[in-house]
Amino acid sequence: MKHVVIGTAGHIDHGKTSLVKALTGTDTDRLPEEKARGITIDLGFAFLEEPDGLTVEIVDVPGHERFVKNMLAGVGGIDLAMLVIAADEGVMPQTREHLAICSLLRIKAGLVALTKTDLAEPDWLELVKDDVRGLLERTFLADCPVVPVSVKSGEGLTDLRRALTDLARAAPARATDQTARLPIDRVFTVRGFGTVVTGTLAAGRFAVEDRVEIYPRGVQSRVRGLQVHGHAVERASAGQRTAVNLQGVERAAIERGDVVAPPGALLPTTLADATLELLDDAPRPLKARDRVRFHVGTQEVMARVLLVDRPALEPGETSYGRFRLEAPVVALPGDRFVIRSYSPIVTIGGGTLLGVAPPRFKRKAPALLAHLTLLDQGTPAQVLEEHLKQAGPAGARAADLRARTPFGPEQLKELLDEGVKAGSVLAVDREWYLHREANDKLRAQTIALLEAFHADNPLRGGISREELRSRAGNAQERVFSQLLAGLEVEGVVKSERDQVRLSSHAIKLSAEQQRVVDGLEADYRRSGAAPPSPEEALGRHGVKGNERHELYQLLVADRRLIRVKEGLFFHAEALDGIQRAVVGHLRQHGEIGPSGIKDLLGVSRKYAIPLLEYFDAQRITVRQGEHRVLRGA
Ligand SMILES: Nc1nc2c(ncn2[C@@H]2O[C@H](COP(=O)(O)OP(=O)(O)O)[C@@H](O)[C@H]2O)c(=O)[nH]1
Ligand SMILES: [Mg+2]
Repeated sequence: MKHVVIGTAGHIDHGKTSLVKALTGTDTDRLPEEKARGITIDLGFAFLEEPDGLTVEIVDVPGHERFVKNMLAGVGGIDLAMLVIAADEGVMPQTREHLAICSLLRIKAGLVALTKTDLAEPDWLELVKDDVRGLLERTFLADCPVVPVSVKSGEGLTDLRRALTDLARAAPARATDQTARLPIDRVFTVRGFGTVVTGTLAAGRFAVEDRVEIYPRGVQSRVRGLQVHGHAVERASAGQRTAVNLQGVERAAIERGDVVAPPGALLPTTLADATLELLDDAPRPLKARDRVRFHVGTQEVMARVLLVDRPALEPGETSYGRFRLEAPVVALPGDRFVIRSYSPIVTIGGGTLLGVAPPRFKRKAPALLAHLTLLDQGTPAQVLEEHLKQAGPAGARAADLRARTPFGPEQLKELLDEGVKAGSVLAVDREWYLHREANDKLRAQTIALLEAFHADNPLRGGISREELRSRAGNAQERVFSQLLAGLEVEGVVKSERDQVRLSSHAIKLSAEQQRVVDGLEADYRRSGAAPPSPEEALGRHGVKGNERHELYQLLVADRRLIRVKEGLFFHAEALDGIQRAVVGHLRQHGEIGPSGIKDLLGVSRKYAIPLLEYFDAQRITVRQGEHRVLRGA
């Protein structure tokens, strides 16, 4: 079933609210202040039901220039516009402004209700019609029906209703493959239910029990109930005016402008890139750093505009802009927005969002212009590639890409799969993607780092994996693991324990170095449980140095010498023998003390104590008072 929303538009007192009431029976001016003053201040809602089941929602907006802000919150979600023009007054300022707003928001179709015909002479009516046709020229309403109507006499109401439902039937259905989003236009509490928000479901579906997040606040909640046309429903879908009862959320924690969507689906941002067009009748050029009111969805946020390629945008011109927002906005690339000047408060332009939470560029840098041009004019595949390129060696989560691109989840998945097939995109895993160029760069950098390390440390077997990762620009963990695994499969690198080396790397010792290494090893093997200090051992072979000496370290890295404590190393085989003796003793006697081990191994305390502590640390023994017992015995 298709859901269509019609929004009213037009100057104050031209008869919008009266028409909605005549068509639907609903008086949308529900606030006491609205009743008292006889004007619409905030949005009103009504619906038309056709016998064949077609339901058309109507959002009635205020016409007063002071409430254009509320009007904007209402028309964000509409499919069709009903521009209401009073036949006696004709085209007025908010007639033009509302038409401009609907055009900027890319409303696809609509009609004009030329109302209050009972107040206009036939000749005058013809003049006003000509005027209206002139106004509509080159707008989305250029060829739309202009329906004369009067609420007083009832003239034209049947025609108007038919024209509206014809348009509704012809309106294209909304895409379902989009992240579910409900920009909130009202928040209130219902006794016994708690907080309820309403809005036009911009895309996707919500069902009762769905987990949701309220952006940009990061409030987590659950859909406790849903209503459409005042009836409880199990699910609501794109295009429906929807009331959502949110579980466990304070009324005060939410306001108009916030967005309900699945958790983690959207990226609130205070920086947004966009195409930017200034209306032909904007009162003056838009200069860089001008402060404007930025309207997207049901939100209004103050912003400063940064122009990318010129000092000022003249009326009628289109370019690119970067908005620095004074509060976070929540929107997706592809969304249309409207800007109004700070003072006087008039609509001056708008555009299409290209990027949220965009990469930093130097302002006005040609790179930023190239980036925005690509996002604006590139194919979907190019747009995706650009986002991945900007993500660099860290790559990007699929969820992050969903929040940064105009594609629905399914199209995004297809584009990623195609990219992987074409080789431009690398799937790190099912949720993480990387641009091929970023991967190649990281790969080259990693190999160069290994080469440099081997050149600087010819006697070291390899570099620690963590050290290498941190030198490689602190590479993203998943990306780096995948890269090393790939290099290992290719045979380019070898990883042993936490050490990485190039496969081509081999330690080459001179005859003299080999003599020292062999001598050291023989000494340690021979000295068994009473090994020399590193200095002493090296000294015996005519080398000055301590355990950090590269030849000594060679034996340590090879695990031929085992460090028991600072400055105390045993030959691996000797240590094995000692361990066997200690374990054998413990099996037989149950426990061993410092003097016991001295006797067992025939060594002094200097060796006995560190050995016992070493076996504790190795989780072979455990201390019990002065003695050790086998762990787990
Ligand atoms: N004579 C006449 N008056 C109308 C007609 N439609 C509305 N009005 C009057 O115009 C005034 C403004 O109407 P309203 O619907 O509140 O205008 P809105 O501000 O555009 O919503 C009210 O006093 C209405 O009674 C009409 O068709 N004929
Ligand atoms: Mg009204």
